[in-house]
Amino acid sequence: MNRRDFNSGLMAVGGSFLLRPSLLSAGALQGPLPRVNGKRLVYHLNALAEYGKNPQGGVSRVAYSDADRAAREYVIGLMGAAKLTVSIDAAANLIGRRPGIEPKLPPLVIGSHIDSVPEGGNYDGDVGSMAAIETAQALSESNYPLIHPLEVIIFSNEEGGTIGSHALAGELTEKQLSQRTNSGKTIAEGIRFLGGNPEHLGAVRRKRGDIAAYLELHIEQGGLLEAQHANIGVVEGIVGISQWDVTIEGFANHAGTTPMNQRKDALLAAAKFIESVNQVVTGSQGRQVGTVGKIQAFPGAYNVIPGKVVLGLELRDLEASKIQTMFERIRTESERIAASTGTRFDFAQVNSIVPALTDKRIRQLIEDTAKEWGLSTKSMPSGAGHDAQEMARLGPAGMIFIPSVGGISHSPKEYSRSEDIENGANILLHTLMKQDRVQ
Ligand code: HGY
Ligand code: MN
Ligand code: MN
Repeated sequence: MNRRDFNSGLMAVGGSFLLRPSLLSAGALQGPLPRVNGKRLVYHLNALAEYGKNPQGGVSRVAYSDADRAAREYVIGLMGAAKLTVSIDAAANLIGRRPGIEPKLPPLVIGSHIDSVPEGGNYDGDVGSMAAIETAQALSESNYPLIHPLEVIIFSNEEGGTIGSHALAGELTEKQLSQRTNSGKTIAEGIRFLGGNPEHLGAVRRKRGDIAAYLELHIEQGGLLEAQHANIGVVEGIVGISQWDVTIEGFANHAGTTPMNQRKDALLAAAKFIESVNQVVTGSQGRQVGTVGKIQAFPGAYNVIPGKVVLGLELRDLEASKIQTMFERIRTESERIAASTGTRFDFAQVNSIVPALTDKRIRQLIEDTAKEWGLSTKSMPSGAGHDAQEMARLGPAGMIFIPSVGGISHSPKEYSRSEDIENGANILLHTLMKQDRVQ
């Protein structure tokens, strides 16, 4: 791909976009166009995998853990090598900045996350984070000037509910800040542990228009691209996610002397509840999903009837209204179960992330760029949540997927091929360069 093709490609795309003609002819587009260094990108990805490494493979680099903090130090070094000026904002997001020709323009933002789920894989978030840094390094090594300033952001605690990006685009509540995380720290303690300042989150907040656009490369985390032999996923929209802690109160009693018809067994009620969640979610057409992903029974002894259960409920769909309808149906079912088991249900919402559509024009840029690189594409929704859905509240956003082998994610078996990673990073780089030249 040389500059002339890039120019004509841009002019072709530009038919529907306002372009900056002055810059098309200017020296800005002379010489070979930047490409990512695929070997260096994969090397950085493998080096990152050492932080929080598990003996069975994959990582447990949960947000706010020692492994997360150590990995961030490594990433700060990579950002420096990519000639980015690095800072940590009050929400503990890592921000690498590169100036643009027109410093007063809002920045183009690319990035992702490096925190993982417990016993997660080496690609979720990591591919997009390393590719974003590689994009900056490729631009720097080619002396390619972007018109807009560039920000590479490694968001903090994406897996805990896009916390770092939510602080940028929304509002972290006191309740959220006091939530305990998998690291054992509360979110506020964790933010401080990573160098942020939970008392000054107001300074992090941005409003719509404060960014020119946001682009994120991510593994698909599903099996559609592989099944359809597509190289690049062009994400249409990202699901909304709502999460609740559900507490079921029964009555703890002797497991040997309490007759079966006189029990208030919280774990039996929980079992009926989990079955009812599955029935409500699968009971209507569509791609909605519902999960009970964690459960604790108290006091937790063979010979005591569980008096209390706390479980985690999560519902997802591209439409927020559908999530609400499902939740109401589930709550009605819980009332029926409570009556039949002599228990009481309490629902405490812990997270609600709004669904987000990506920007149509950016989707076209991704499509066209992939075609220029001889790559096949597939338009698709994202069943996984991403920082992009928060950033879509600040400006036009786009997401690029690459295949997950076997559609596996949130698992040590998560894997994406080096060739797909390099392809995805080049599409990120060239879509960014095009987006930089549209108004
Ligand atoms: O849970 C998710 O969908 C994302 O991987 N954080
Ligand atoms: Mn992710
Ligand atoms: Mn994830």
